[in-house]
Amino acid sequence: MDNIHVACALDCGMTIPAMILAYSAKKFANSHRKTIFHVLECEKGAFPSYGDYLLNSEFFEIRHHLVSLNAFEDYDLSIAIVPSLAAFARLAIPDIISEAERVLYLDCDVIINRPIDALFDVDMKGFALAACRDLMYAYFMHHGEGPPQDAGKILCQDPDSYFNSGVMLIDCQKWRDAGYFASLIKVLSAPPAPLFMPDQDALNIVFKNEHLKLDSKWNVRASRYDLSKDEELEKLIIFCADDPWIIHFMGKAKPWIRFHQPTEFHRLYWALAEESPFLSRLISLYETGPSENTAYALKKRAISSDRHIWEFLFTLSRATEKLEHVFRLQQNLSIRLGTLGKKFYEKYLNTAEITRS
Ligand SMILES: [Mn+2]
Repeated sequence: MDNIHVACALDCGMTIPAMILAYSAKKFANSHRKTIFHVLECEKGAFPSYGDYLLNSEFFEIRHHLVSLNAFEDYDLSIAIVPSLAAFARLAIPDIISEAERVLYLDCDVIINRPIDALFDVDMKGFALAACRDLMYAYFMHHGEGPPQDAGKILCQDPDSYFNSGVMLIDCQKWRDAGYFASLIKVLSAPPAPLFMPDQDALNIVFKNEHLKLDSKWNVRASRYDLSKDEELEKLIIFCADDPWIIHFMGKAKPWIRFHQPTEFHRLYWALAEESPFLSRLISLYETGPSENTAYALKKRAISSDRHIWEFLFTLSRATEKLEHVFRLQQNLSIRLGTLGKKFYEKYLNTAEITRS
């Protein structure tokens, strides 16, 4: 049987969550079929080798790829909730992991909750990409809520086709043959509207009618909202949450960030961590990350008083490291806003104070 190829991409801010993800992949791995877990390190040492020593076995192998994202630094990323350029590494997977025919890409904020053979072997029906509908997004777009985004309006004339890019099955050969990387770069360089979630929006523009929809249980959002306006969607979301195959701690629901609102899956995450070799590291990540009080103090001192930026910042992996990191990140973010993003941001979120540093 062919090897199973899984990949995640990270910088040093996501080391521990990536290791817990890798542990979940190993826990549910098929012992008769080798799983190769590719770590796309966008910063040297993002996945330290102690992870390999603790996880590698006869049927499970961590494989490292050092990825340079310089190519993305020059793009005008509009207002992005892109916490780290590592988000873009997924676009280049078929070029980075040239040895694999198929790769299952996973965000670092997910955990696997059942064997993934069935997902990995899915009939992709000739498509280069398979992904799950973004149910939350569909709800927002149907009911006129959620982030105000031009891109959303353009993309979501059919909200049900919009997919989440946190779990993606990729046919590498097809992706390369069709030149999808170039198409994605083209969209990012000259987006039809400011992109709010640039990697995911660009993917949705390029693959709008050219992807396979996966069973929604393969990418279940951990946090829940009041969905009472849409009974059908609510039913589907409850059905998926009842038996999630992959759990995605999207947005403000990271179990390693102390003051994030806990979800019904936080206990499962910590129980998984407890059986892994990484519990003590997760605890120290949790303890050294910002508490509600420090977050509040920082927020008051911040250049930008905008709530959204801060919500995003603390959602980010890096906010769980030293607090100075948060400031550095905020500086990076304002550099990356660019003119287009600045306009977008001012228009919609009413912040005139974001400056280029
Ligand atoms: Mn995610």
